[in-house]
Amino acid sequence: MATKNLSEYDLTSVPAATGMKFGIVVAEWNYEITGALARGAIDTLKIHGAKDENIILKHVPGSFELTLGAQYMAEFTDVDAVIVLGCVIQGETRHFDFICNGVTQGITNLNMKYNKPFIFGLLTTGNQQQALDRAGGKLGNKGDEAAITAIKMLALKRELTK
Ligand code: DLZ
Repeated sequence: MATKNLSEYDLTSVPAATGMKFGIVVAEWNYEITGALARGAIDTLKIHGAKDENIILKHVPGSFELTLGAQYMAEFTDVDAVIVLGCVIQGETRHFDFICNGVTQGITNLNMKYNKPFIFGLLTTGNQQQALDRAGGKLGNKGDEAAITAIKMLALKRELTK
């Protein structure tokens, strides 16, 4: 079980997000959680210098749709990186496994296909409390972490391609 606060990071170690464009795709399932993840991600991008006009936020019905939503972002907008945010809570059936595996594989494939960062912000928890703990609760906000990861990956790309 995770014990550290996911949002505790050294602010000075994060590159500036100036000039970077981000797409954020958010699943509507478990919106109490995913909406909080999205707020965390947006606030964090802005803290590090991203402009409102350089953040495109779109919603999809459920986590299974995150992959195609992310592909639409890459295909039809000029974003540099895409963050997907969802929350799958384990139930009594194997639906959980199918969704998690589908999204994991889908997002991995998009990273390779577009040569852009697609950041995996999918909470996969055993119950709602574990999700709340990671969406602005006692373990921080996984949306913040996804935003930092996007900035760092774009900074790495800039560094290697300049
Ligand atoms: C159907 C379903 C179930 C049972 N559970 C979740 C969940 O915990 N989190 C989530 O984001 N989505 C869930 N969904 C919806 C699927 O992701 C998807 O939207 C539908 O299967 C339609 O493709």
